[in-house]
Amino acid sequence: MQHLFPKGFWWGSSASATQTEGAANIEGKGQNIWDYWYEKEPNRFFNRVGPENTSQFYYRYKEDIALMKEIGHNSFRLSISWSRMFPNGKGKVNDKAIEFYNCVIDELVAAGVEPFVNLYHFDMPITMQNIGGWSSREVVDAYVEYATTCFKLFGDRVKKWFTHNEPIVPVEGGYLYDFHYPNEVDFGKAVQVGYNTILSSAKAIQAYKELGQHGKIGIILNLTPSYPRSQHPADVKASKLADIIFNRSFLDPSVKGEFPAELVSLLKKEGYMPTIDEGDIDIIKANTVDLLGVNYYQPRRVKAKEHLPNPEGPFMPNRFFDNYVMPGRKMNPHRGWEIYEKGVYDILINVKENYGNIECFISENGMGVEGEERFRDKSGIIQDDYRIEFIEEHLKWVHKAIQEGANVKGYHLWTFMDNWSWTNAYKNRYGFVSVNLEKDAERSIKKSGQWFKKVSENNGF
Ligand code: BGP
Repeated sequence: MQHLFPKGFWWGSSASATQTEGAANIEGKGQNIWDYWYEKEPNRFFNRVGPENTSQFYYRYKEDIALMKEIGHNSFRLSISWSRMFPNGKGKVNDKAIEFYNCVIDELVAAGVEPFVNLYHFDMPITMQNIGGWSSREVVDAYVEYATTCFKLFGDRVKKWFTHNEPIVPVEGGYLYDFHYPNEVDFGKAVQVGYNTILSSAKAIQAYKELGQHGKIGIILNLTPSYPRSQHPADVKASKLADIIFNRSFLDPSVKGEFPAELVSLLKKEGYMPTIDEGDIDIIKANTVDLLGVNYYQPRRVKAKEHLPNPEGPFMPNRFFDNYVMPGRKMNPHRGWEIYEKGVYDILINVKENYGNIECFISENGMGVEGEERFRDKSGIIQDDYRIEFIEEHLKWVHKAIQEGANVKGYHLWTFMDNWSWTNAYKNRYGFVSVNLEKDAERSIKKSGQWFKKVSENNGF
């Protein structure tokens, strides 16, 4: 075995509530921004497919958890739907939601698959969005109440919690680049939303610690290494700014309890400091994460700006850099994302060297491919050799980082079974298990799932 991983390595996958559960408008669940946006503008979603049914995990979780076990999972990350737990975002809790998550957690534990539970995966209850979403302090308080309720209800069995998944994505999607509801373009609001999200994470961590449940609590960040086009000082400066804005903005406060000084001075200089209440900074400082989830799909390549930005245009982060399209880059043409396997190693070494070698794991990595049905062979198995190669090449770099001392505890693929990917709906498939939408969402294990079983059993490859 060339790549043996540390004993007890977490082999599994990750998923989210809105993308898998279905039963979106029934069983006591309230609407979230996805249900609402789809109702309003279905044309924004690939083939006009919305989140009502997705992959029906709500009804089929037993079958799905059995499949997880079958392909060698010892852990699985799901998210709890805030609007299923609290149809109005706060107030009365939905008993059917409690029952559902209790059953899922029990089923996972019985199958020997440790549940990793994330509290927020892009899915703001619409009632909370209507009062400002993450830009509102009232929503931060409601989130902490929701998180505390979950700790109390499920914390006896769940020992790995996460406050947020990729918190910068709702900032980008909802307040800068128009790919999440509320589709605003407002840098000042984006900064406030980002800041309040960090505060909500620290407050949830504080609440968790006060309960004394002896588990771990962390955050999941999409850390996208920023590579400059060249070593020209202007390119290097551009890449540093991109790193500060997109990575360190969340990584530093989450792990170190403080914001990067360069980010603070940039926001001050440009006149975009968020409103900070008395005591906030102390809360953020005192409540850092125990565990860091790293999502990695693609690198960010940048260069110095070619042209001055439109002085009348909205203020955007790319005022400080341009994206750089590197000739000869390896692409996943379906998703339009570059594949650069060494990126995962660079992230892990950075975390080791500059973030106290905090305990971490790969919480998402994966390859979305369109039209996978064409790879189904006569026996009915999707021959996704490209996915096996993708995972293997990334795992080699994860392994190398571990050899060099990085504190990496596991690898979760995005995702367990094909699911609904936001505005891309079911365009690209990511799963170890295929979901055949033509055949009542029939599940079948892909070649990569069978391969993963062996990797997990052998603890390497
Ligand atoms: C991550 C999200 C996931 C998932 C994945 C794939 O950013 O955490 O929810 O969707 O990306 O991306 P996409 O669905 O856009 O193809």
